[in-house]
Amino acid sequence: MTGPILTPLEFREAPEGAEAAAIAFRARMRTRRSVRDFSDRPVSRETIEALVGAAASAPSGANKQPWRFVAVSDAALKREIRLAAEQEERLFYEKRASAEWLRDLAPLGTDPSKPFLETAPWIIVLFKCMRDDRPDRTSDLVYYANESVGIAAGFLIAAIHHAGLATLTHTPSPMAFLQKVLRRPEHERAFLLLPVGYPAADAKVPVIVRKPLEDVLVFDRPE
Ligand code: IYR
Repeated sequence: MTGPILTPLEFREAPEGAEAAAIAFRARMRTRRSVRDFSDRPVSRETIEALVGAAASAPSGANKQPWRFVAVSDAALKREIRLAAEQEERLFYEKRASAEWLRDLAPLGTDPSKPFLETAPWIIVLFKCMRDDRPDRTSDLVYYANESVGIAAGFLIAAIHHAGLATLTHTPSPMAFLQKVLRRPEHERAFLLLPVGYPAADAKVPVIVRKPLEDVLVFDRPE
């Protein structure tokens, strides 16, 4: 058993103060929208590397980092993914989805057609590792893998927005085909698919309302 090796924390306060920094970040984050209409304008591989580097800095259970990011730009591979995803989506919209689910989705205007899987210059598929596969692992186990990968996904979405790019949290259901198409090992389970690119010049988004703060934030506890 190896104990911790400790180092002094490198910490930097926001020069403008925590409150001003938090308010500015809120303003920036509130301009983020899920985008379904993408331009084919290229995004560099270095950009993708930086975005994934930011996402992979997320905290994780026992620092197991149970994620794999597969970045796809190859046109033939994107087409393969689109065709497989649309096949699942057609079944979803025609058979699998409940009436309530379809009613909940109606305001978003989604349907089985997913052209963004080919138009966007990149697709990042985020996989959850069901076991630790690092050569220097102290055990095979991972902990809080859903939470860990979910946090990494949040970091990735924020990084993409910060870079002035657009994305969409796309979850073709079921997603098992991604493991096959991308030739990932058994212990990697597809978690989320994110097209990354610039929005199309004429991109439209549904009008949505975000819950007011008083509906999402509670201080202390009810009397
Ligand atoms: N996966 C389908 C359906 C869908 C489900 C949810 I929950 C959404 O928020 C949006 C869509 C699709 O991508 O169309």
